[in-house]
Amino acid sequence: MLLRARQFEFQFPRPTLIMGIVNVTPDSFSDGGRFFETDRAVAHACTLAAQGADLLDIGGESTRPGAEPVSEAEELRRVIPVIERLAAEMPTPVSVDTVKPAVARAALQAGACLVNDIAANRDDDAMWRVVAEAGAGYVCMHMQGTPQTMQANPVYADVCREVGEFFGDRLRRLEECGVTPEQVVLDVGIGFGKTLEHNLQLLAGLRRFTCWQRPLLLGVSRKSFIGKLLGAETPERLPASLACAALAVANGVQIIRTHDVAETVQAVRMTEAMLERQTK
Ligand code: 8Y4
Repeated sequence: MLLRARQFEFQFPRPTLIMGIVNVTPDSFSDGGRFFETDRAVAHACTLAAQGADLLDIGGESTRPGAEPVSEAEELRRVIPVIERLAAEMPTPVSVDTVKPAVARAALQAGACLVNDIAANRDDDAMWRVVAEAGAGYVCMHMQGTPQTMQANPVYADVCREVGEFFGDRLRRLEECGVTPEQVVLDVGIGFGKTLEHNLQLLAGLRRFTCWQRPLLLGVSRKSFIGKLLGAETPERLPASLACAALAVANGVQIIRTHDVAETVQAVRMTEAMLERQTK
């Protein structure tokens, strides 16, 4: 299995890829200005790369439930300078976390190789044409609803079946737009229009999504379903996040998106060492 993302090619099986999260959102405590914000994000990205991140995911819009949308101009101002510097200064592949085709296009021009689209449930194909034209990688994430409404009352007859059908439909529609399956990564979208029970069923059922013969990405890092199950506040969710990452790797996930790169690298390398020695 191959993943193509512009100049990068990842051949699987291979050690799990760790995607480090870099948020470029204004700090409410110190209004240090644009240069300060860019510097801070670049410095954080360098730290994550030094900890072993294989990919850096740069995002300028908060996707927490109910968060305020950010304008296209503001999102461009936040992420493009960071991506330009990272692409020029570091060998680590950069992805852009955006739902806006114009931001994706500018990010790819600035040196990003992959688009992380949490709104792959979109009904227009502008984003997919941008991805096709650049030969970029594309993370196709499942979400029910929009970030503003998704957690109101998510309903599924069978969440694993419906997410699987979504993947099949999107792989077909992406190919119609010129995005080959080799460019696509699939993601069940933990926390995006899902109850605690839905999230747990998806995590327990990850193996089922390997049938699409595409790399699977998982993002669980510090998410609120962990708080709901265990009563842990955001800073105390690392052990549960690592447990999810280890089980995901054992069930065929190839990319883990995380805030905590050093810890996730350790958990995942240990899991892989055990899996290599497992007899059926
Ligand atoms: C603390 C901090 C608690 C952040 C929760 C969060 C995914 C994603 C996000 C994911 C892909 C988040 C952009 C949500 N989650 N992209 N993005 N997959 N592909 N919340 O699961 O991290 S943002």
